[in-house]
Amino acid sequence: MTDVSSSNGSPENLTVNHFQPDIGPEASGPLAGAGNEDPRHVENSSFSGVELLRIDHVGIAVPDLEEAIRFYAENLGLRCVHQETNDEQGVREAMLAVGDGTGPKLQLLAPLRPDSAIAKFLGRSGPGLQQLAYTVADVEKASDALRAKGLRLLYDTPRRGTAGSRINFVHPKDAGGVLVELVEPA
Ligand code: V0V
Repeated sequence: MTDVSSSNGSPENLTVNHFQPDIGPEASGPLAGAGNEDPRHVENSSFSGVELLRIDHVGIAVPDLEEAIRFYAENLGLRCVHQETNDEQGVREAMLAVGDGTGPKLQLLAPLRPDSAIAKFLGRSGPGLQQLAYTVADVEKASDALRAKGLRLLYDTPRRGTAGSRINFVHPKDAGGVLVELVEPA
């Protein structure tokens, strides 16, 4: 299978869009009503294998990490609980705790290099929400289950994420315009 990440693939050739915003009773595909009268009803069994456990973090692209950490501390009272550099991903990042810190975190992502995913995002969209990450127990199993549904995963095999986690991503064009990250904690 081809790796479709920006560093190794050809994103400009990625034209398939599996996202199906119409989930009315007559809709087909993975978000369809599956014969149930209530279009919001989706059989849990159709998601066996993906098994998202919770929202892990929300990633925000920022041009300057220190400035952003200061902004969130001074204005929203969020505290930085972790920082690291991920050279492979081309980012410096900070994890911010919300409230008692047991829930989803805010991840600030600053670019290390001009050709990184975050630098490209900032150049195209400016600072803002870049990704939504879900915790999974087994990133390979979740990735395989999503591939089986026809969604494109960016990496053939998981890569290293925050704090030794293992990560993969669903291409935003297959996920309703949202870059979805899968995180298997260390
Ligand atoms: C691009 N697009 C996005 C997007 N990035 N849409 C929503 N959210 C995003 N973050 C859209 C873009 O506007 C285009 O839409 C289309 O996708 C194709 O764009 P592209 O030119 O191929 O974009 P690239 O070259 O910037 O690549 C996009 C991908 C790249 C998603 C392939 O950003 C990538 O490889 N991301 C995964 C790695 C990553 O994000 N690392 C940084 C975080 P139109 O114009 O065609 O409509 S590292 C991390 O999260 C860690 C370490 C962790 O959590 O542990």
